[in-house]
Amino acid sequence: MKRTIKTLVAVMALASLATVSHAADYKSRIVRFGYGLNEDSNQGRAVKFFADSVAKATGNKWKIKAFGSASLGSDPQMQNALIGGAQEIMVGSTATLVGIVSDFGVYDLPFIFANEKEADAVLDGPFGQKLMAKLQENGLVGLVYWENGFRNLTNSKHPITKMEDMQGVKLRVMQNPIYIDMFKGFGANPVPLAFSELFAAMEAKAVDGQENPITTIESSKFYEVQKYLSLTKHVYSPWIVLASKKWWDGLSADEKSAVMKAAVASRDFERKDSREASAKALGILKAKGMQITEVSDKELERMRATTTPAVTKFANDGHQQVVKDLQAEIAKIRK
Ligand code: KDG
Repeated sequence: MKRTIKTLVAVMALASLATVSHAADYKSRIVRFGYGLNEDSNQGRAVKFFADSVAKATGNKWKIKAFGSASLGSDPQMQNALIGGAQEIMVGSTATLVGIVSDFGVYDLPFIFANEKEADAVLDGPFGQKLMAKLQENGLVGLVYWENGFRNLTNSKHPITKMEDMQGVKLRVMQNPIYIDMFKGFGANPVPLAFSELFAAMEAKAVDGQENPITTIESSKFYEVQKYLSLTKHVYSPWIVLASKKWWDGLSADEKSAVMKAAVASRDFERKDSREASAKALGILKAKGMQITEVSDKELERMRATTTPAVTKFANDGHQQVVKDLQAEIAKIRK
C-alpha cells in the first residue's frame, strides 16, 4: 500500500512539473510589415491575419503595423530596408529577389508548375526551404511562401489569342531578366517596372499591358484601364514573407516560435483565401467589362516552345543545378 501511494505522489509531482509552463519571453514590440497590394486584396487580408495571430500569441505585447500599397516602398526597396534593419517584415514577389539570390529566378521559369498542389509541395518541401535558407547570408530570413498565383496577360489594344498578337505590345514585366527574355521571345516589347508604378503607367498608356494573377487584376482594379484579358497561366508566381535577419537574431526563442506559428497559419489562410478569390475573379472581371480570351492549349504549347531559349539562358548562367533540382522535385511529386 505504502509503495502505491509513494508512486502516485511521484507521478503527480512529475505531472505538475510538466504542466508548469515557463513564463513566455515576449518583449513589447512594434513591428512594421510592408506589402505592395492594397488592403482589400489576398495579400492585405493575409497580412492582417498574421498580425492578429501574432498579437494573440504574444498577449498583445506585439503590435504589427501593416503598411500596404507599397507605402514603405517597392519590393526591392523593402528588401534593402530589411537588410539594413530599418523595417522588420515584408511580403513580396520571389521574382524581385533575383538581385540578392539569383537562384530564385527558377520560380519564374514559364510553364514549370501544372497546378497549385505541385507548387505548394515544392515550395513547402525540401527544395523551397533550401532555397529560402540561402537568404540568411544576405541579411534576410525567409519565413513562409504565400500564393501570388498563375499569371495571365491583360492589355488595352486588342484581344491576344495567339503569340503573334503580342507583336510590339508594350508589356510591363517585373524587374527580372527571365520575364524580359520570355516576352521578347513572344514578340512583345517588355518594360520592367515596379508594381507600385503599374496602374499609372497603364492609365497614361505608357505601357499597353501587363501580366499578373486574376486576383491582382481584380483587387488592383486593372479592369479600369485594361480591356482585354488572355488566360495563359504562363508562370506560377509565389510571394515570400521575409524578416530582417538583424531584427530576427534579437528575438527570444519564444518570440521566434510565435512568429513561425503565425507565419505557417497565415500561409494556409492566404492560399485558401487566394484560391477562393481566384474562383470569383473571372466573373467579376467579366462583369466589369473585360473581354476574356481562353488561349487554346495548342497556342500555349507554341508559347511554351518559344520560351526554351529563355530557360536555357537562365540555366547556363550558373543555374543548371537549381533547374535540375526543381525539375527532379516536380517529377517526384507527379509520380
Ligand atoms: O509588392 C507587390 C508584389 O507583391 C509584386 O510581386 C506583385 O506580382 C506582382 C508584380 O507583378 O509586381
